[in-house]
Amino acid sequence: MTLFKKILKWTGIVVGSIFIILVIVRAFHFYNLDKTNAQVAKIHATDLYVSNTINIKNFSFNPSILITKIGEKITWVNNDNISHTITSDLKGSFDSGTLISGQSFSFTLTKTGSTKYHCSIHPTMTGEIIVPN
Ligand SMILES: [Cu+2]
Repeated sequence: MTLFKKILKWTGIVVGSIFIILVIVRAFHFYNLDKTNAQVAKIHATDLYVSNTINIKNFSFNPSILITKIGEKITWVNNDNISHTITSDLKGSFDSGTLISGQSFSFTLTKTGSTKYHCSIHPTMTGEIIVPN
């Protein structure tokens, strides 16, 4: 075998291997995408328009992600024995101020998209409201 043929043979093997790897990676990507889409569909099916009430309990917002419609009134109820706030991550948007145990706060979103919020007393407490287009 001439050197040229050897080079040609090995180039073929390398290129072929890369191609096979790319096909596998791509197939795996689409498989994962399908799984993600299925999970999103599940979130929509369980959370969409079911309730616009967010229960604050054990230092968390439940549900932590609420998918709702534009113009719906969202109400947070503090069912913890400690004070919390519902504060939009976007400065100048909503802020409940200190909500003592048993108190509630309502807000109506008038724009589509994602709105993230947190408790200003306990910054690890976070939540999100999604209004699909
Ligand atoms: Cu809090």
